[in-house]
Amino acid sequence: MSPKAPREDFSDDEIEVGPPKDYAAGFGGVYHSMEPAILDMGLPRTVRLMTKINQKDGFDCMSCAWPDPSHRKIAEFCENGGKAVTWEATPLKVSRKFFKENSVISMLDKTEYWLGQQGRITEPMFKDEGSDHYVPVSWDRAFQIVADELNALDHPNEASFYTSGRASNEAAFLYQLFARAYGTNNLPDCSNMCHESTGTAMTYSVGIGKSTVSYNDFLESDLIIIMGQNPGTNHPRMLTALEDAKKNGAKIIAVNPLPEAGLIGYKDPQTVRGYIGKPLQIADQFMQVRLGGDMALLQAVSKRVLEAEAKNPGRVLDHDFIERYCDGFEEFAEHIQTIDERNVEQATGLATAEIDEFAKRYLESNRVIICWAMGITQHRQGVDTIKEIINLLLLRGNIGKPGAGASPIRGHSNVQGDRTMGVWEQMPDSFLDALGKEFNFDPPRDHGVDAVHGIRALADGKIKVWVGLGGNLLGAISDSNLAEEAMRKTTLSVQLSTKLNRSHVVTGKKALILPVLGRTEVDQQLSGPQYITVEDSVCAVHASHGQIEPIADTVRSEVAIIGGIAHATLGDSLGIDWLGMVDNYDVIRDHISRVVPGCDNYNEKTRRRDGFVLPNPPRDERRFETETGKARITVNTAEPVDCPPGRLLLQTLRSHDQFNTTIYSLNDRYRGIKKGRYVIFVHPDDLAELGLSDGQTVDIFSEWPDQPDRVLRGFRIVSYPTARGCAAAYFPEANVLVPLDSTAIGSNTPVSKAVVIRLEPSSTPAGVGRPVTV
Ligand SMILES: Nc1nc2c(c(=O)[nH]1)N[C@H]1C(S)=C(S)[C@@H](COP(=O)(O)OP(=O)(O)OC[C@H]3O[C@@H](n4cnc5c(=O)[nH]c(N)nc54)[C@H](O)[C@@H]3O)O[C@H]1N2
Ligand SMILES: Nc1nc2c(c(=O)[nH]1)N[C@H]1C(S)=C(S)[C@@H](COP(=O)(O)OP(=O)(O)OC[C@H]3O[C@@H](n4cnc5c(=O)[nH]c(N)nc54)[C@H](O)[C@@H]3O)O[C@H]1N2
Ligand code: SF4
Ligand SMILES: [Mo]
Repeated sequence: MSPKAPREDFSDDEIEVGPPKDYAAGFGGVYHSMEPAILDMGLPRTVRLMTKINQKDGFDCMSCAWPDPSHRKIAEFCENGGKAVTWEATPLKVSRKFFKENSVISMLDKTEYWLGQQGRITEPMFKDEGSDHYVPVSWDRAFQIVADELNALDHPNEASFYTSGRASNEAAFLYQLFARAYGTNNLPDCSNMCHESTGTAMTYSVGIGKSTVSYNDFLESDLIIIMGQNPGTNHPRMLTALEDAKKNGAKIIAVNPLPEAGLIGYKDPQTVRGYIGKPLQIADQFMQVRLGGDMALLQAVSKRVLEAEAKNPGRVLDHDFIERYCDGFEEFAEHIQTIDERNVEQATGLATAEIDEFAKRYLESNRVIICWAMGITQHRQGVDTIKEIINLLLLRGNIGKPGAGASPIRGHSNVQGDRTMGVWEQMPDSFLDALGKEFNFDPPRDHGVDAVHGIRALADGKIKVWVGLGGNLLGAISDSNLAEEAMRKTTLSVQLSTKLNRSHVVTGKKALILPVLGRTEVDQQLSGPQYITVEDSVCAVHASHGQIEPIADTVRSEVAIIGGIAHATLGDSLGIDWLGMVDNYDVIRDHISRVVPGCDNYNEKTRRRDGFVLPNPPRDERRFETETGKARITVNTAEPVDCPPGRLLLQTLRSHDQFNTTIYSLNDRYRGIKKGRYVIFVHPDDLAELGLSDGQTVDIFSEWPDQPDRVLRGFRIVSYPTARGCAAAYFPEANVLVPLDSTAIGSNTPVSKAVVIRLEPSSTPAGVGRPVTV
């Protein structure tokens, strides 16, 4: 079978717009996922991978962090898992000829879509200072280049080590060990742009920044509230769990400015009924909240809960739980009384009756789970909004009992594991103590930079070497133009990657691309084939075994590359046997056993077919390891974003055919979009008010109190049933609209979900090439 030639970049074709869908998956889902796979990979490879994905002896889907049920079906994956596997396991390679023909400057005009379509990178490539081309280098030379640059720095804090959440636990552990042994806590990660608000809020309120539910809790719940999350696209198999929950009697409330297909209905492609029957209704109540209105909504619901208690003293709140386990109830109760319903209505755009119904459902349910994702975390008040989620749960003891809990739904497949392994710029001293003791050195204690501060430090010339373990920071971070200028100032930028992206074409003076093995591929080291381990959204840890031959024998595993860099940089100065860990990952896992809390006997536990579940004090024993030793009910003040007349609030989100900055196709099936990404979704009544119309091409200006407007030109308006006053466009194209310092209070996560914009008729044609931003 000969791999297909690289696909064309954006065509000049008109974007096609059809009606949005009101249910997710079904036969269409599976068909759409399998067609490109079979075309690209051939049938035997496809069958091999698709029967091993998410199986107990197989490999973990590298797409999202949704957990696996304990009873697996033969095909335990979804459409978007299929796309992720296909994208990685393509036989298409980026050739030496490609790098000769395409200068780095020439690739600046290319979109993420085009870059990703070129295939897998198969050998280390180096761009020297003054050169505009990548040329092949040997692995040894590549490691030496990194080592020389790192060893030439005045201080270890002049280097930064970014991680994206696909890295395995073994790679992540080795990576943070190397960064700290080298001397820095500069370990920013994609989580800084993602669930950092969750970590900050939950650690404060309940003492752990992770979900307090297990997979089976979904099946035992009475009420599941899904806020700011689009599971039909971003966690598709969650819909199967929701279907099962509904069969067991659960009700579902969805809170979202958009009527996302997967929140409205679902057809499970793996059941007969799913093929031929009607879609199952998912949300029993759909609340079309305004962007950023969730905190006001949650407070209004809590207010109703307290009012119900006043009417029925002793019968509504979980008094035993509050007394025994919680702090701060009185202050909270007092504060909630001051909530003004008119402000709530304005902030949420919801009718009082809708909020009454929400509260009634909450009060009628003994076991409640609240899930959330980026629609909550990526707001200026994301942290406080999550604290309000916890407040509402605590009032009726909905944490630490079956069928109930707080459930942030994580993004990247191992983003949570990477954090558990120590990838964080501010790991607690207890972790650093254990690490130092295990490896006999003194880890640095000053906190390092997060993603946003890292870009600022690059811009200020304070960080000179940037290493990326996966990901595409320049594509993913806000303020794209500033970030790119900042990266150009480095002496060396290094990317460990599977495929090309923006972070390979906007580089430091010198740049390296180090090609990694994907999760689908057999990882052969000196002691034999290795497995790696990952942690999902509900703290379950298990092994993942590569299945197919690597794309080329010149690619190396993440562990092997990190070990190689560490060995070249530090040698055996600290007596750490870097290469021994590469030869046999069991050695890394033995270290993990002794350093990472909850991971004792890590080799044995990860060899179990089901893996194991990490301890979680709130979930397991209602133990809250906060500063006060209790769960903290908090007082927060909602400050909804002020949106002046003639303006809209913009959120940036994912299409159905992308994984973050990886663009699989130019379609967004559930929202009715084909062949284009430069669209902006606006409510028809807002269009009428603004004197604009569906199909018109506009420029999007974002407005900031103390700095000039930013602009994105040539976007086609799509009339869409979003909440009034709210608009939506795709990330990463829209990142340019958000200034670097527009971040969530307390977590420093870029505010990607409520940006004040105005629209003006455009003279730029819609949807060709890279977006126009000047
Ligand atoms: N196929 C696929 N899967 C993915 C990803 C992908 O790109 N593609 N990315 C992965 C990653 S890293 C992550 S973090 C997750 C992201 O998963 P999601 O959080 O589902 O991702 P988004 O596309 O950002 O969608 C945000 C949702 O929140 C809603 N929303 C926005 N603002 C608000 C608000 O103010 N209030 C409320 N209530 N809702 C709001 C939006 O309408 C949208 O439905 O998915 C992971 N899985
Ligand atoms: N405006 C706006 N910005 C956002 C968001 C938003 O909603 N709106 N979402 C934010 C969120 S939630 C996140 S998580 C970040 C994502 O930020 P990142 O995690 O940095 O970005 P990704 O696009 O997931 O990274 C994709 C790249 O990872 C590499 N890769 C793929 N598989 C592997 C592998 O197995 N190993 C290695 N080493 N590399 C691999 C490929 O080269 C690919 O191009 O973006 C954030 N940015
Ligand atoms: S739900 Fe997520 S992890 Fe599961 S198969 Fe789909 S994309 Fe992969
Ligand atoms: Mo994410």
